Amino acid sequence: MKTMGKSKIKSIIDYLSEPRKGIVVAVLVVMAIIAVVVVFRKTKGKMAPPPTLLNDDAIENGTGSAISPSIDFRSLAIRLFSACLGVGTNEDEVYAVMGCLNTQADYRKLSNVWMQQWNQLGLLAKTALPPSLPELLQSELDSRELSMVRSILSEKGIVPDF
Ligand SMILES: [Ca+2]
Repeated sequence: MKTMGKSKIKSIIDYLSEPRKGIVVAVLVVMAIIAVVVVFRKTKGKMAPPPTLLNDDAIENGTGSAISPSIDFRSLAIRLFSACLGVGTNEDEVYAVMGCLNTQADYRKLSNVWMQQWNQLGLLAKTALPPSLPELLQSELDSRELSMVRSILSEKGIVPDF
């Protein structure tokens, strides 16, 4: 039994040492890892409550503050997207985007626009980034960076929901 195990291992090693077969196995392993990550992200996303889209009136009534007419929320959402997509995060860009907000309604509006933009993403980008703004910040920033964002918002009287 023991020798059978050993020869099995040897035959696997022989198999893998053939260069082309080694590459095929490596590609299959990478694909399997990607599949596991995608499934994990999907399950994680399903457990979170579905994000609610609100119209501007509902946001202003709900927060008791006004949405700044000067802010281009779509471009802020796109800047967040570029700052967060892929390995690592451009924290300074995240701080800069959050620093553009003036009111609680602005923060709620940006969450809203982030969700709308996220809905238009392709499947791969959807699995890479969460649909809600607080989840995005929590997944991209460490605790020190999150406190930084909280203090940027707090200076404007915005109460963060993360
Ligand atoms: Ca990232």
